[in-house]
Amino acid sequence: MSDTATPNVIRRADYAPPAFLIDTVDLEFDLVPDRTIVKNTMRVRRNPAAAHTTASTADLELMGEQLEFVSAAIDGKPYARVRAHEHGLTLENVPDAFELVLTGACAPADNTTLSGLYVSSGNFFTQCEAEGFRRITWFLDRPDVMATYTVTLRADKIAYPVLLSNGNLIAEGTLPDGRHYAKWEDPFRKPSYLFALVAGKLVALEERIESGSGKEKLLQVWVEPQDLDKTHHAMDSLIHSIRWDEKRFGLELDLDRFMIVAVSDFNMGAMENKGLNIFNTKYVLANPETATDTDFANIEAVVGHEYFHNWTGNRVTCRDWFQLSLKEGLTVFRDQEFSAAMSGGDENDAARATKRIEDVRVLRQVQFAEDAGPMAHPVRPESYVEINNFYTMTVYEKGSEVVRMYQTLFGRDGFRKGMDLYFQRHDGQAVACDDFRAAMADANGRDLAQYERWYSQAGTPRVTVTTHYDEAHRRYSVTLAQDYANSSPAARETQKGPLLIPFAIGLIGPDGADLPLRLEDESAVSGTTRVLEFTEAQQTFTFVDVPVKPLPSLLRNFSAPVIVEYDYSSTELAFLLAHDSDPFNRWEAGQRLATRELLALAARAARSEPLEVDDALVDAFRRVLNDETLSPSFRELALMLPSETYLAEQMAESNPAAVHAARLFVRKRLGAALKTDWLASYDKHLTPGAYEPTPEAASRRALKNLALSYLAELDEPADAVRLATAQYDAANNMTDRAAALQALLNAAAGTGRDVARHALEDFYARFEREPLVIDKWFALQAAQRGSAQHPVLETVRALMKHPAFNLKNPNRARSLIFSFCAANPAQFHAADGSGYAFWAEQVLALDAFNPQVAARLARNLELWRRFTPALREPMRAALEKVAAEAKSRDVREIVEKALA
Ligand code: B3K
Ligand code: ZN
Repeated sequence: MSDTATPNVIRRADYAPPAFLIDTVDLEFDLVPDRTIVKNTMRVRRNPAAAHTTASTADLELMGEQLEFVSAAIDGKPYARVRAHEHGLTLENVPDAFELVLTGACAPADNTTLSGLYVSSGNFFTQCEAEGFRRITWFLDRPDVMATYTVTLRADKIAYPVLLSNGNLIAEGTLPDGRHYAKWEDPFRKPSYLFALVAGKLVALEERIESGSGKEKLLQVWVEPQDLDKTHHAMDSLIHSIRWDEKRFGLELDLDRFMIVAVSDFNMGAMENKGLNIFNTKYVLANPETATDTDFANIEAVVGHEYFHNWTGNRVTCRDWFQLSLKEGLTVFRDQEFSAAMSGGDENDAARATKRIEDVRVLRQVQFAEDAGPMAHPVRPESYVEINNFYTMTVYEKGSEVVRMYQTLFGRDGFRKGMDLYFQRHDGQAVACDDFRAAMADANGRDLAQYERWYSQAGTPRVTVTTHYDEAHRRYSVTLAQDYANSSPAARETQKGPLLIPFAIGLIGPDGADLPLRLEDESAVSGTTRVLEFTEAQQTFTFVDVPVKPLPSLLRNFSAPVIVEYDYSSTELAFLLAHDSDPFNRWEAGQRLATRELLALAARAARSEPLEVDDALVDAFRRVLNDETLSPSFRELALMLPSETYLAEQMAESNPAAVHAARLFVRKRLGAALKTDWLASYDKHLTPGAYEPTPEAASRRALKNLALSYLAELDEPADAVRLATAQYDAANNMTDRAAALQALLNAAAGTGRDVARHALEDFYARFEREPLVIDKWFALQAAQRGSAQHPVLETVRALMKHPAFNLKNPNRARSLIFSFCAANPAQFHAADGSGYAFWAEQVLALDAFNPQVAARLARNLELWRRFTPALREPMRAALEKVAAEAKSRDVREIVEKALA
């Protein structure tokens, strides 16, 4: 399992078409946990497109890993000129076109990597993306080799009553010795990474629906029997996804049957295998008692995401893994638009804004940080050592922004035309990001050559804005300048020139209303938001007929993934927070105001100077809290301070302790100064009666629970303890119960009293049989506030000895270890370096059996050079320890890049 070979760098520039093609694949599995036999019959032929390249030789090189070779035959005769080696199989001097039968064996029960074929809770599952198929059988395991598949599964009937694979079930029956079989056929050509099988004791929720064109479809959500009562929301989400894709993009479900299967041991969220999506239980199972509003929303988003891949990813796939964002960026964009529509906001800007804010918050906190560190890479990376390390925020979230900007430039209709042309040209093909850009350009009659830089340049562009009002001529000019000052050296190496940045802007008059807009080259006034096409290093746009000096509302709805610098005064920010017609920018103004204050306080905290909060911030927050014209969820987002992680990233030298002190100080001040407002808001936003996971009800719970969390910050948190205890006891849903527990944990941290213990014990006892809820129990404790006297690391180490802890289960490992290392910065970055030593220990422990999960954790220290000098040394020491001892290519790539 360990890969000690010298890491090979794979480069985009080295792409060559495959020397051979595989047209059909027939797989037969004899499923036995310790040794599963796989017979693989393929039609292979030389690739005419590769005939002139050097890759064309008489030998066929197939990829294979951790496989036991049994036999090979060509055109019905045993074939002896076969060499099995560490990376696969070499078949010497093969004909131009032939049938190849390879038989081999793998060991699913010993497969702890959760890549390839593995066993979880006694059932069989597969995960093939990116390169897991080669752990099942030998193959040209690359996405530009597309074949049609038939799959026969044979297994013990009692232990594995359900046998599933991609496509349609074409035969099933019994076999001798208590065994049975099922045969599946997938009519669509697909790359090997979309292959899947599932076998085991599972039950399904089923629905039959008619697709847009009137064909009957069978939908199934498969789970373990005890979880059947938690499948309805996933099913509803699937049906909503199908309807939305028909309506918005005219894309229909192409198979007769579509299956979702939940598995509790899974490295990531979910996987879009053709017709047989395999999901982490976390993104399927939900009922009001076990899942929060956030869980409900995440399930809807992930079900949508995987379903949308059926067209963007499966029908049209990637030529090579450098093009990953072709499917991921596009599909994230689609799921974001779907979620926005589902939150009641397909046409409603205010409702859409909350989803947009949540997405941008993640982008800025995590993707911008990625751009600022050693893993910075373009949306279409140039090289990798381990492709699994490149399922990143840049490829996914920045990739989604790059897709969104086409829509910002061309409108929804123009974007739809581009999508239609893309499918018209490329259905059934494996293509590149350039092909998507060409479809958008051609469908809209535009030259998008410059736009290519969004795919090839790493780093976060910075746009510096200066403005000038010429009162005499009633002209208002806006000068934009773009550079990469905030990016890492890794990112700066990729720069080629200025980007095409769609920069949405509005101008606000002194009464708070938008001014009608006319640029100097336009013949008439139109609209109140203009998308400026900013293409040069520096460019000035002049608005005419501007009657008064306006306040600019910049980058409305976050129209491009950039950092905007403009010298707003605090008064101006408070004005925007109160008046901007663009809900995103209202939120943004509040965040800027808070960030400015928090960073000033953090600087004082770092110098041990006394802290004091500006009354202007308190007043602005009070106005938002009591502004009944704003939805509760918008208020919740606006009143939530930027995270400690985000704030630390804004400092010249990250100082987590100072940020923590500053943020806590502001939270306490807001808690105390607005105490009566919080209490009133708490009462006002209760959601009595049966739980409903609707956006409206979730919105009320969000604001109410934010109020509770601020009240828990008071030095005398008796009100919060009383409310939280009552809420905990009376809760009929997980959102309220978990929020109450969290408030009790925080109140306890502030007072040193043990007010949370009873609830913590009750929570465990109540949900002992619900692994996803026990994950929350671990996560809440790992992320809880600590102090020098009560370091959370001690609690975490104690919890690792808890009988319910299991490092081998990725969800559990994430709930305790990742939560501590990533969601508790103040404790993780303890001055004594104990958090880093713990991190190194856990990365190495995970590395021994699950490199993908280990590599995710390994990324937690990559920004070490940006921290205060006192922390840098212990961070480097921890990284060096991991670099010296890690075995996997996955972890080595991360730590070596961090130390380089
Ligand atoms: N395509 C998968 C991710 C596979 C990750 C491989 N390490 C899920 C998704 O993005 O939909
Ligand atoms: Zn995806």
